[in-house]
Amino acid sequence: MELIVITHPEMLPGEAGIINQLFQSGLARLHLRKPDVPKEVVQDLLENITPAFRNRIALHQHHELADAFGITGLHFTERARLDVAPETWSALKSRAYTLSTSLHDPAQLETLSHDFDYAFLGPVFDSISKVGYAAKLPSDFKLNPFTFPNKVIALGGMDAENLGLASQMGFAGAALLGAIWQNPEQAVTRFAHLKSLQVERPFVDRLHFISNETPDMSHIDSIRLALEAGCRWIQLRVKHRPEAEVLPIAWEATRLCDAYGARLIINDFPRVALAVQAYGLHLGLTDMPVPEARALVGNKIVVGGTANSWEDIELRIREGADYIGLGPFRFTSTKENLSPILGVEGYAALMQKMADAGFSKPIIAIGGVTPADIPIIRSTGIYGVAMSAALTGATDPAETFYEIQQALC
Ligand code: TZP
Ligand code: MG
Repeated sequence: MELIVITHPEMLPGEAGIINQLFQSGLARLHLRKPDVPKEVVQDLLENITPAFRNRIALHQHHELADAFGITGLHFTERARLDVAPETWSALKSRAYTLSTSLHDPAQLETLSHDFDYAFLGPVFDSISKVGYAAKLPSDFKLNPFTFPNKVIALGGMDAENLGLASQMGFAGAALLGAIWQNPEQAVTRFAHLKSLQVERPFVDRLHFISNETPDMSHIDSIRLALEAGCRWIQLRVKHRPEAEVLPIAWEATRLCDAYGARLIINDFPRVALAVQAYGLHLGLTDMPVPEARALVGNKIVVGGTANSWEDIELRIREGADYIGLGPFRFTSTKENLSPILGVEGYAALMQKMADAGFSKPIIAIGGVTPADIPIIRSTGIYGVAMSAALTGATDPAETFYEIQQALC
């Protein structure tokens, strides 16, 4: 589904900054709709939007500003469309404008000019932002693709839980307003989350093994132990060694993981992950930011990020991380410079905030986790666990792996 954001009808503090961040997060189309805002104020807003992004805007009002700002999208409300002579549309199309309009009855699609590149149809669901703007379409509604050949975009009450249904109804996209602007401080995170729901989610295992070295066990020894025990998600986490030394260890880990059909995740070193074509890359809070790493490793490699607080979780969602390692659960000597301990209470509070915000990223608990902790950790809504010492220090790692598997299903 294509996601279109419609602005809040009133001016918001710091709005140009938020809009620029939405574009940076991949927003392809913004409808600037401010019915009662004077032209000078809209002009001022446009001046503060990064010039490179302005061609992603469609103007609802003050169309006369379009050319000066390199804006090619013109939107016509239902009333404006009916007030304009029909030959206007082809004249505007011939001047390379992208045209859109709003409809409230699917029957109107039959007579709508094909010069409109797309049309908003709604309210499809009960509006989030407009009180009394209730769903007009039945829940089993299906668009007839033969009535209008161009894109029809669902409008009204669009949010995470009904994007799939709108897609099944035949809509090409969704226009978001309340879902984004209900809480303007969350606008960018909300958008990034909704966008992440549109792409197929990569597989993330519920058990992550974290490699470690001790005086009597090398990283490769620890990985071999975890693979023999049954682990199939292996994170190579080498500390205090330069990239050049990590690379040969990563090759050895790749060979071993391949032999067991396991997925290898490289911690800290994007170039190493790229060189060995690892399944994933895991980044800590002081490592390369996820978007920079993503640009380096491409879209095929899963990128996970560490978080210790709600702010970190929001950052990871905004950045588009595929999963989040949240910790530490309790004290562990496996990691130096440990962040504040979260405990079950910390996890429960953060997972509640995730649910309240409608976020659904896989969250992996890490730090001192033992098999006995899994039921209570999972009861908070956490997706999976990462472990190191509980496996490398186990008397019978295969038995411990079995115990973990039992607790995870
Ligand atoms: N991040 C937080 S704790 C930790 C990392 C990488 C180490 C996890 O190892 P263990 O032995 O399961 O505590
Ligand atoms: Mg790191």
